[in-house]
Amino acid sequence: MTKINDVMTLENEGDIAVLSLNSPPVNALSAPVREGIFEGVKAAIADTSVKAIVLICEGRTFIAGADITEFGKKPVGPSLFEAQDMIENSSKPVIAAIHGTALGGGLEVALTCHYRVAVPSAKCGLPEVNLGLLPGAGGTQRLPRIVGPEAALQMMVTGAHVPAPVCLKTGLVDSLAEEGALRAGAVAFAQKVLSDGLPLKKVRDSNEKVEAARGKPEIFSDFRKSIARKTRGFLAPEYNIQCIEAAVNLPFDEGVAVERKLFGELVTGEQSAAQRHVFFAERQVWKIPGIDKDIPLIPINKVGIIGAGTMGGGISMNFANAGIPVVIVERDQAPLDRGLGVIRKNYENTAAKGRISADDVETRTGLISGSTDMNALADCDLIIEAVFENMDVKQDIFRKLDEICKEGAILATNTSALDINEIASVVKRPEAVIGLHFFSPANVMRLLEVVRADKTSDTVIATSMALAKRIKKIAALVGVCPGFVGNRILAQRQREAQKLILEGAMPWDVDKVLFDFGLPMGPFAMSDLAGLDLGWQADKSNSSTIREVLCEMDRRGQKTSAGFYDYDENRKSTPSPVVAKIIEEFSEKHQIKRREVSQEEIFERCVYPMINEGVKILEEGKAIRASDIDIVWINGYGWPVYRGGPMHYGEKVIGLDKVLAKMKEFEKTLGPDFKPAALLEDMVAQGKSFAQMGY
Ligand code: 3H9
Repeated sequence: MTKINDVMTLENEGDIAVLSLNSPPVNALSAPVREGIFEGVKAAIADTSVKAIVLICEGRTFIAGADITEFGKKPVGPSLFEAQDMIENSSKPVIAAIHGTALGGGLEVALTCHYRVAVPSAKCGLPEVNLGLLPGAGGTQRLPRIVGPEAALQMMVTGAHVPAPVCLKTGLVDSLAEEGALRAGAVAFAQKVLSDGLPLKKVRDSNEKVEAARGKPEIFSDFRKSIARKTRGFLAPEYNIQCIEAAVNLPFDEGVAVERKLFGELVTGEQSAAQRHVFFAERQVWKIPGIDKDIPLIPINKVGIIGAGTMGGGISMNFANAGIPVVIVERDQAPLDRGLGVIRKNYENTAAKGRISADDVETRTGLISGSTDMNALADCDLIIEAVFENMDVKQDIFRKLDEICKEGAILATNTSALDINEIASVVKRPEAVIGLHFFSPANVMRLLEVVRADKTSDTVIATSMALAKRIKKIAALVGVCPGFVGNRILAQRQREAQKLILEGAMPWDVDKVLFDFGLPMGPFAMSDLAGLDLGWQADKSNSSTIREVLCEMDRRGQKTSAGFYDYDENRKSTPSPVVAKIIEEFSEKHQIKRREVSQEEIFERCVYPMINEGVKILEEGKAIRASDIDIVWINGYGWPVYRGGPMHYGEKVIGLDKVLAKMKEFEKTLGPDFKPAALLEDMVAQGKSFAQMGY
């Protein structure tokens, strides 16, 4: 065996050279990996006893792409193109042996090999789009030449990881090897290439499929239409499409030039920087400083949910979906039956859309039972209380849980507003109490705020985080404070939105600014959707806010076809002249002089205080890191991924110094709502980033 460099070895099996790459964790194409490929293939070509070359990886996966951490740094060693050219121009056939995932630059390397062999469990994909990029190493030109432009559009714009058996059908993979016997399978395939005298197949020269699509621009226009809604605001999907158009309409080298240019624009742009930030943030968020990652967890084999309402039902579905039995406890049979009925209906609707099978409906509903007796919770490992927000009621429930639940069980509350320390104070085992704040609809929304109270044990925290992963949520560990992280930041925006409409803006002006920024909807459209009467009490209502006035008029949002907006029978909204008049009269009545409010002011008033609040949250230790706050806002509130989350946006796009200056300016003119966080002042004074401050 010859060592090529620290990550690559070369071993001959008869006349087949096996190049074996080992660069944990995912064999990403760092400088040593590129060098290993370049020098390894060169050495195998130079060895006259070698007739064919197999490129295989050790560890959990084939090459998973370019090394994302290297972007923006000065490149060293052979470029990826040089390594690829060495492979593609080899006079001896090179066979890629794929297990795990061949992604991005990894698949692009495999596409310069003359053949590809994979185990059935392997997956191939060009997921660059998810990093705000496009495949920049010839992938946009080679993939359509194998699978055709339509399949390439799908793969590149969704970033899907395509299973090897499907790749075999599309021609992306030439042969499947037996699971667990990839090396032998790839070597055997190489021998077959030699014995059958198969040609040195270069994907770049195979033009049939791209030529067939020439003169059919509808392939692209139809595809653009089909993704428009989902990809609103993102640059990368469109750039990927343009590259495939180039593959169809231009010779290979010219197509590569288009790819180079567009890749260059994306990789140096704000969107990709934000999306790469999110990639790492999604992985950081699970890491809890101070808790050993190997801490023993509490086995969760059965879950109890208290409350069969919308929240309780949605939460239950998460566990049933993961195969975990659930018992739902309600006070009375009628609401329990109603809740169970809604769950069944939800599953049936999903099955009608073809997303799950009829059998799945039965299996999942079969995992959810109901009871009106709290004693049914006695054998549960985790109990989540999801009743309405009232401290006395919740404390009463927790007292009972303390009596009923087995030792070691986790006692969780889904409160979004109440002090979990107060809830924990009524039990003899406060270390077992934690907040699991699901977002509505709980079976759909990915975010889970795991709320650590003062006495919550490490085991309970670690188990909750692991469980979140099991039920396919993304969890952020946060501390107890009003609104926790997500709603606490939201409150800042809501307050300003309400003030702005009294000072001169209209609800649709505010909504437009935030929608154009990339949020799914603005605060007023959101209120209409949720129902303006959420938490509104008719008997106490005295026209003290616009919302009260609207509710008193029975304008309660979408459900009454009228709220801040008017709605037609298809729920399409239009600005309401009635509401405009109400707002103007309200301002007048409260002696607020209306004025022109610019879009810039709307944006700054709504967003800067959110960033400032995020900094306060960090200062108080209620979130571990700035990027955790970004994860909360992206997954719980629809902050656009391509803007990286409010903290990333504040730091990397606006600049914390500018946020501070604006907050100070607003503080002077608009009052203490804009008081800057002490930490923000500190950071700006010291010129430090969140990372440098340990956040
Ligand atoms: C590209 O290829 C551009 C080219 O077209 C053009 C070039 C000119 N780089 O996800 P995991 C780290 S763009 C650096 O937890 P899993 C990750 O941060 C790239 N680091 O494991 C984590 O670190 P830590 C296109 C990377 O088993 C550790 O590896 N490729 C990279 O659940 C384990 O990751 C992609 O977009 C990377 N490329 O999933 C694929 N990838 O332990 C991105 C991972 O410190 N990667 N790390 O937190 C993935 O989708 C998943 O990591 C993968 C494994 C499916 C491979």
